[in-house]
Amino acid sequence: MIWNENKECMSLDERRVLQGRRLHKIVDYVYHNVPFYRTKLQNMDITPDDIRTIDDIVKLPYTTKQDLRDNYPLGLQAAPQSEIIRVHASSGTTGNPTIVGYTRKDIGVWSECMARCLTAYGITREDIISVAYGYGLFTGGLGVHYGVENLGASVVPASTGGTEKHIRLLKDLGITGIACTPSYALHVAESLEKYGVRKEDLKLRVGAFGAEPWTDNMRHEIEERLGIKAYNLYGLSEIMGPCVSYECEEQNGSHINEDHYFPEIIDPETLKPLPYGSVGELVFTTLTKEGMPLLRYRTRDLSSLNNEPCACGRTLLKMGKILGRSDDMIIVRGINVFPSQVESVLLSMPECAPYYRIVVDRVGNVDKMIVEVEVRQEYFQTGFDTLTPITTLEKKIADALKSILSISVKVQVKAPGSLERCEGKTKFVIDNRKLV
Ligand code: DLL
Repeated sequence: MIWNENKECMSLDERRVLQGRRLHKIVDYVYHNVPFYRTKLQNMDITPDDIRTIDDIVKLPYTTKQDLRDNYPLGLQAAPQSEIIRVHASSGTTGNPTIVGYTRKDIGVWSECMARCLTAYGITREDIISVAYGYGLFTGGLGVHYGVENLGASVVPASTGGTEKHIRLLKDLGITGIACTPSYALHVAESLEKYGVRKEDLKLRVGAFGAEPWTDNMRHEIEERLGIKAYNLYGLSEIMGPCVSYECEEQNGSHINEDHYFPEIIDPETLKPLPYGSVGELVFTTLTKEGMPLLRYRTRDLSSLNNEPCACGRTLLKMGKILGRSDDMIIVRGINVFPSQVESVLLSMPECAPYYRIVVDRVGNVDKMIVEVEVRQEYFQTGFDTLTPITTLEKKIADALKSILSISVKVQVKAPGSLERCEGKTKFVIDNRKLV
């Protein structure tokens, strides 16, 4: 089934014309409403009239996460505050989140694109969908929620936390679809037995999984253990949230809603656009967004684009799995974590030496993050007695990290000199999860 055949199956020529028209309009819009872009374009001697077709996109400047940080909180917002009806935020490297404001039209486009995703997964008005992404500033919960409502299926806003309660809802309400991170889906699968539920007791048949990288092995395991079809859902807050791309029944790449989010692949070193099929950094331009439109936003996600026809009938380009990131961000239980955030917390504590490492593992399909940090010599000798045991310091650091990262982290304080020193680049992050 296809939600919007007109847009999802448009002829390529027609779509390019539509994209070109929209690109001109959005460049004109940011030129007149976002001083940051006006200055950038003026410095490059570009006016909106220079942008006529979608091929002209290569003339435009890139936008980076750093630009968003430098213009915190609302510097890149194009619409007046009175037009903004929703605000979300995603984590940043410095503790400043990225704030994204949406107009009523943006929320409408988001729900439309999300309904396209859900329909491609085979979801209809007859389905009951549990949304177990976090609700709140994270775009996962509310983003999928509005899509389910737009489609006309029933939404159960389960949110995160409380697996026992969730499994009970799945069973008692006869829930047919689940939207959550793939690792949480596996955790649910593993927990069924603990709560005395068999997969045959559930009516689950489909899942919409994303917000973190996952592999085909994970897909097979989720499908097998929950008895469902598991589909990929990709997106990022800066561009919109979940809905940027989605798998169809072919399950071999994710169709990009490119009438709204124009994709490019570039070499992250030379910044030159790469041809279809090459692996590089994904870049998106929002073609219709009013709240915070972005030109050529560098996602840091590594993937590839595929323009071969798809058997499902959609003509939208497909992107491959996310193969990694060109920066050092790690995603732990769906939450974006930058090592620099951890570092700034550690270095703000007089007891901690600047030697640390972050170890990430997947235990029982749940991500675990351990921060190991050396204590300074002077504290090691005098600072710890029966009144201030190491566990007190570990708890203090863990609390500080939780308030910055929004996830619980285990902290291990180490003796001075006990962490390995490297001659070359120090590897601060050891990711033991097998993701590829
Ligand atoms: O994670 C939006 C989302 C919510 C997508 C729910 C899908 C489902 P952010 O918190 O801004 O937004 O994180 C965006 O997460 O740049 C990728 O690195 C990663 N990511 C998102 N979806 C996938 C996926 C949401 N399907 C960052 N596969 C992105 C791999 C993903 N990585």
